[in-house]
Amino acid sequence: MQKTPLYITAAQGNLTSRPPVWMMRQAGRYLPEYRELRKQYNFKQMMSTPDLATEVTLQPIRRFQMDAAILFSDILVIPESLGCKFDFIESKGPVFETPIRTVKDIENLNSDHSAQNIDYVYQAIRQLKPQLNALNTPLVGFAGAPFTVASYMIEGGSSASLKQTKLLMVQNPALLHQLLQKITVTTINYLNAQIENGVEALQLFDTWAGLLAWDDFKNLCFPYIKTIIQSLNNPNRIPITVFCKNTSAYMELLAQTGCDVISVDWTVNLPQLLKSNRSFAVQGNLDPHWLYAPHNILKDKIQLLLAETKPYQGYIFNLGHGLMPDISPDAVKCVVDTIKSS
Ligand code: 1CP
Repeated sequence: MQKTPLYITAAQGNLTSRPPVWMMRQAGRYLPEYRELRKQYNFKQMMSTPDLATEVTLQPIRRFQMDAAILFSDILVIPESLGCKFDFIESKGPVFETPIRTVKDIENLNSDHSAQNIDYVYQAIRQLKPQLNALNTPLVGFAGAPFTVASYMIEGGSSASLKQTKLLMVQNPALLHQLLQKITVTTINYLNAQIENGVEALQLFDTWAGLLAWDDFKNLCFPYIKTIIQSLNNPNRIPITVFCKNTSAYMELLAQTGCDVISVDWTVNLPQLLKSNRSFAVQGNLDPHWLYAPHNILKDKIQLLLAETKPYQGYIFNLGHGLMPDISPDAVKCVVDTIKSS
């Protein structure tokens, strides 16, 4: 029998001899082998073709041997499965054909069987399993949390201020809740299918929740995340992580969602949090800009972090947010190797 992977041991809140290490956005544009494939296929083709999604998920594992693999996909598969068409425009990001703003727009979204439309993701999971099992590396599945997903649908793409989403929040909150409810139903079915097909952990990304006031977070994010976690059919109790930006503000609420791990951004005092009496494991939280530092400085930074976070109890090394596309793969290697040789 294989040993329990370090990532799982830490996610369950237990002591590990060193922190397991993986990085958000570890599969993607900073890797030359990813960019090489991208010359032949656009992002949506890569995401929706199981062979390509499998290959890209494995690329960082082959190169750096991280302690967990994250499925190569995107949080925007949910809007698409609900019938909201979008495209990724180079240098602009996702652009939706028709933003969701009215009762009619929301009524037109069909959440009943939408998770069945995402079969290519389930197939990629089935293809990845034997390859990752051979390496004893767990596969992390994921979805966007309802508020962040809704914000892309309402804004029609990326937005720095979430103006349209906040307008809906103050002018027609019932409509916003109706949208969040539909996304929640689909997300539960989607994550249940990921579990059935073999993921060993799940992460919910509520990236843009960090732009909300505390009580708006309590009202628009907290109940939907909690409902998702509590509604999952999770017989083996695979660990569930929740990530959002501006984590310090909402920590208390995140802890009450029933998640196993909170993925914290760089605003959190990590050593202090790890020493506190907590009911959850912690993942995070290096500011990815440190990966632009000269490697001797980066190495010192990681060694200091390792000294400050000892003993490693329920702690998974990660970044405070995703790797940027212009970060050097050598910097990623420096981080992984420093942690693995500690
Ligand atoms: O090749 C390309 O041009 C595509 C770039 C890219 C990649 C590599 C996008 C478009 N998505 C992804 C993969 C992705 N996205 C993964 C799997 C790979 C990994 O993490 O290693 C995951 C987990 C996501 C999740 C995701 N997509 C989030 C939540 C996490 C986060 O980074 O905050 C969000 C907000 C998105 C939306 C998205 N996808 C892609 C773009 C350009 C955007 C918009 C980002 C923005 O609004 O700023």
